[in-house]
Amino acid sequence: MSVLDLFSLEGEVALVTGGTHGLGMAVATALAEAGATLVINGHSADRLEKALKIYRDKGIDAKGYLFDVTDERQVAESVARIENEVGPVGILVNNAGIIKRIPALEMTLPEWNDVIATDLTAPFLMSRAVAAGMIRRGRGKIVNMCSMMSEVGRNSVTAYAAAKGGLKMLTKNLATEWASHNIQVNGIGPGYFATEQTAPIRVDGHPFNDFIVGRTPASRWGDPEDLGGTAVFLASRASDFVNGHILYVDGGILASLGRAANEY
Ligand code: GCO
Repeated sequence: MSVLDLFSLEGEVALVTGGTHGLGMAVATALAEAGATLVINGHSADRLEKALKIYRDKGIDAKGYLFDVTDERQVAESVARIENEVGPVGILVNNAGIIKRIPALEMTLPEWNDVIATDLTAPFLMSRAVAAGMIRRGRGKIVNMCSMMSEVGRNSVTAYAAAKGGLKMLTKNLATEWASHNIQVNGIGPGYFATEQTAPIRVDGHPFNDFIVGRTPASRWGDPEDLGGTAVFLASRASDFVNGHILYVDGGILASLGRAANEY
């Protein structure tokens, strides 16, 4: 067997939550291109249908399931339905997430709860739902979409950072509990990527846009396709001895203090 065969996902069912757009779609596309049978979840029928057409136009026969990843009963019933209709889920990517850019003093409790429910509780519910089968089969891959905010904070994203920081530790703890069942639980930590979610802070001339490009050693926003290889690695046999690792794909921003205005 060539080392490249380790990266093949042929024969695996990959379930990507929130795979209807953005980084989730980029990750889901890469997993499908590596051979996985792709299942995506959405919470909007319209968005799910539009996404499935995009996948079809790419030659990917993705299956779509509509359910709320924050609802324990819907998660349990939908994962059971997916495993019955498509096949055992060998790869779960907990990608679905929201962000609310509101200063902590102005954020309401319902707004806080929404972010924690989607970005932290849902990955817990989804991981438990697929883990039973993975344990029975003696193998599985769970990849959590963490964030730079799993490591650092910034103004106005307190709930999101708290959730993504928690998701980092959820990743490490589930990795600890399930590694003996040959289930690898890891995370991807995207830096700043050009997506719908960052569009408001990415416009030319926006102070944050200039700040990020200046702070990122690679001097650019990430392209969603920059995540594909990392996702395939963490979803494949190539990472069978990688547990509880958050792999940052961030153009070097977390590694660097940033550059002075004039290099010296
Ligand atoms: C923000 C951004 C970030 C990025 C990403 C960084 O408002 O700071 O949306 O949260 O999207 O999460 O890893």
